Amino acid sequence: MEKLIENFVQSLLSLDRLSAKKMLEDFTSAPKITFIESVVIPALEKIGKGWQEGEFALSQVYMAGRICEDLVYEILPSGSPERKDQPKMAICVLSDQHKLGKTIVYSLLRASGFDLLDYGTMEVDDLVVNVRQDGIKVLLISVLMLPSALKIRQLKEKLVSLDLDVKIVVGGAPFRFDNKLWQEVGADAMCANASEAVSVIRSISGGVE
Ligand code: B12
Repeated sequence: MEKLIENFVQSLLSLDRLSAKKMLEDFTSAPKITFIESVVIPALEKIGKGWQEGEFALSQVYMAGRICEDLVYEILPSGSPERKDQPKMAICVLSDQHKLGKTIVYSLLRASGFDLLDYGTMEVDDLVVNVRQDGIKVLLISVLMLPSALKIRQLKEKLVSLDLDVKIVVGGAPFRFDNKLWQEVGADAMCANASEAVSVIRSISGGVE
């Protein structure tokens, strides 16, 4: 696996979309989400670390992220036509431009039969308006930067003051770096990766896993 990650990193750094795609196609373990979690994420983390250490340019981090975003769209189908009985849900990135994690979670949930709205990137006030208008009961939030994560506390206070009963599920790097942060910002659950989302949503919405 280390070799595969290293080759994938090299393809991303040289902007070789075709070879990155070929590695994905040749990956035999099912389901394809395994490739995302065991190759794409570690590869992006390596590139991000290389950038922090001055080895790579931010443009390389950016292009690596874009190539991976395109691959993820290809891997994960837009969704099963059969939607599950479920509370009204939406997903967004809060005050942050790191969209890849949200894209993966959204696609995976749709592929698993859930129906949910994709709000894209939002700020707190607009998000409160959307949640209220759409009658959202489960709100999934992705953030990759600590200041964005801390805004969830403010969001929660606004929802409570409007008497809106919304379960908040969070994910992203700040929550992986600090495993108590999700509780501190008032979230109801946290997922370390996209695969956990299905069971967490079922359990917080009272469904059977
Ligand atoms: C790629 C990347 C970028 C790309 C983003 C491209 C894109 N389209 O997304 C670019 C170059 C644009 C970028 C920009 C910046 N970045 Co950046 N970036 C990264 C990097 C290397 C990887 C992020 C990524 O895409 N990972 C892959 C995805 C798939 O993983 P993920 O988001 O964690 O998602 C998975 C899980 O967390 C989970 N998940 C995520 N969200 C959710 C939500 C729910 C509900 C659930 C259930 C699960 C879940 O499921 C996903 C799949 O398993 C990280 C390093 C890191 N360790 O994360 C830094 C990182 C996030 N960036 C960072 C910074 C500082 C920046 C910049 C400020 C840099 C700058 N000086 O300009 C800007 C800010 C942009 C902005 N305003 O938002 C810091 C944040 C530090 C902090 N604590 O706040 C990090 C941590 C790097 C670091 N160590 O310093 N970045």
